[in-house]
Amino acid sequence: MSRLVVVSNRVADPRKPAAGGLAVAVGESLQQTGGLWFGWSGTVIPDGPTGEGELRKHQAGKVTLATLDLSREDHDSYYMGYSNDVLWPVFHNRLDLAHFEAGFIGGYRRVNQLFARKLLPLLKDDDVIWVHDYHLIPLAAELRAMGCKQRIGFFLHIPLPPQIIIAAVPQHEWLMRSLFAYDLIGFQARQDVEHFEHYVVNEAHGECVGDHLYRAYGQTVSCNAFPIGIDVDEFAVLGQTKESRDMYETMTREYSSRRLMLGIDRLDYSKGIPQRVRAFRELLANYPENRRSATLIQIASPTRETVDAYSDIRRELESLCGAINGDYGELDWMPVRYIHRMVARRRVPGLCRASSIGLVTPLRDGMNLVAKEYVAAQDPGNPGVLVLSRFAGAAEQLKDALLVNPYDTHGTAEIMQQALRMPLEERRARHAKLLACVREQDVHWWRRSFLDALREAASER
Ligand code: GDG
Repeated sequence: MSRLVVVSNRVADPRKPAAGGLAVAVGESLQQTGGLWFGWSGTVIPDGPTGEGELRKHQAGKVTLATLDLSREDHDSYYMGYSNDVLWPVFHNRLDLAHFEAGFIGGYRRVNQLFARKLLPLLKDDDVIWVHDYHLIPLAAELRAMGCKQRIGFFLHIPLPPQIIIAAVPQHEWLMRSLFAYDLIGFQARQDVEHFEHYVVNEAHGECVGDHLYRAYGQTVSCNAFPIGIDVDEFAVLGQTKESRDMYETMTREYSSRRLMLGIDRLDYSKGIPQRVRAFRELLANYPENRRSATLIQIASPTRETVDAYSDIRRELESLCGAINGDYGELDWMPVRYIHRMVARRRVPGLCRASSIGLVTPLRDGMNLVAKEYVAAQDPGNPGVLVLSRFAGAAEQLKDALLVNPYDTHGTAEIMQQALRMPLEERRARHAKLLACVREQDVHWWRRSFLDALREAASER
């Protein structure tokens, strides 16, 4: 059987917990198959004469981790700059937050070339290479230029925006052209595939030449939606751990006469956290029966803290939560509990299960795994209600959640109220359908269907 080689910006020990959807899902996939995981170590070294760190390898169970350090200059232009200050905001429809600095692209290309150069000697002839996410869009083109013939697939964890938004990136043509060096491109949702098709036809003057097959720039590539899932069984095992059960018991005891509403997100502007908190304030204002009762627990794990937009959102959220607690809090009840730390992964299922409502209301999200984890953690006999943004990729699958438009504060507050009042029978019926969907298209299904499609696509090429 061919070996799986995963390449992503960051590499994590798959046996350890991680905050971040990619690390969770990729770690779970590699745990199953074994193989090689290649990427940046997370360490930045001072700019030296060579400007690049050495390759380090170590074994984590069945998985070999191969990592590189980055120089300060490469880190700032490739990671902080082009990846997180251009591609991340643009792909989440936030042109207002993008900084198109001319210097970024050089670092982005340089690191993709560096990755290709260091990865190539590690490859075996029949390896299957699976490249992840927006940091590494041109990696296959760089590998091919160095003679790599292996099958290479690419999965984009974030959304692909409409053609007109992509066109705001000065190098959009180069980026989209480089996608055609892959054998297969995977997106999270049908809508992303539609955006890709629209770009190919209208901007690249290419065409759809068969089932999931696109031709442009003199090359052909397969492209389809592979909605990422979670490991439902592993999550259930996690839910049975002492820490998870203790968490559940503590929360249900402490909030026995109250209704918990839960948000768990990286503190990212795409996740719609301030909008969610404002909707919660409107719920308290418009439906006074929820005062002293409905309590919002918002876990916002720290992320990319040196990027300005992230410190801005942190300040906004702190002042918003403080104002709500000041306006509505009582000596024995605080409406919002805001925690700017990562909670232990083992506590997540217990926390989800103890919450009557799961609030997953991003302004834009490739998929959103928290929505699926919330569903998986519920007691089927007395499940909570998932309130889900229509702008999360997960909304294409989880149609039995209560879908909201997070930009509409009033509408979101109304849906929160509907969720709080939903009768047991309806909760059970909705949850059963949601759980069936989360189970059917789980992380193993995702890995298998992507890798099967990659095998097929490469043999047709
Ligand atoms: C990208 C895309 C796509 C979060 N906070 C804590 C914590 N987490 C865990 C969650 C979940 C994961 O991190 C977050 O996954 P998401 O899917 O919500 O989001 P992103 O990190 O933005 O991931 C996203 C994903 O890639 C996969 O393709 O779904 O759309 O943006 O597993 O539970 N875990 C712990 N403590 C926390 O405080 N332990």
